[in-house]
Amino acid sequence: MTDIRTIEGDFTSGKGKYTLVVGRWNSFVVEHLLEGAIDTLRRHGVDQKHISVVRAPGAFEIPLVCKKVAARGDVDAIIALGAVIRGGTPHFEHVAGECTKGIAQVSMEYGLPIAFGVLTVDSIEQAVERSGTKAGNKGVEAALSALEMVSLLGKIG
Ligand code: INI
Repeated sequence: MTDIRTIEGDFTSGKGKYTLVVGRWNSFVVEHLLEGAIDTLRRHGVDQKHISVVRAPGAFEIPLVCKKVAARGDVDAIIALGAVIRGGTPHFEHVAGECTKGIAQVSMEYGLPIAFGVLTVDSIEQAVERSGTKAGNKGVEAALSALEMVSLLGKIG
């Protein structure tokens, strides 16, 4: 194994410009994802002048906002944050599906890492658990993924 050339990202450079695209719905949860993501970027050496936040109305709008941000061509990664909680609307599945699919499409279209930090959960309790309590913080996970992808893509060239 040790002789096999392996390319992988790391978390040490602090390089890159990051935009967080954040849905306003369920802000009592999403603000904790945002705090966790920014804290993670900062603790991995990203200067705050290289971090920006763009607010979208809800998860459904996140892909289009990501597309507009990607089209500017001035960031190395986007971190999409939001929370879709079942019961909020009969359109729950639609909102969650369009958000997931749209983010993946934009990422592929622009060759740009978009970390997926949109919670899709059955209850407010689950959302709270995944936004900084007993089941971790999806914003932190998404920021780590963005950092790793920026590093990895930089090495692949
Ligand atoms: N948007 C969310 O981000 N989370 C939700 O839980 C949610 N629910 O449940 O309705 C939600 N709906 C709004 C949607 O994202 C759009 O903003 C809205 O449909 C207007 O286009």
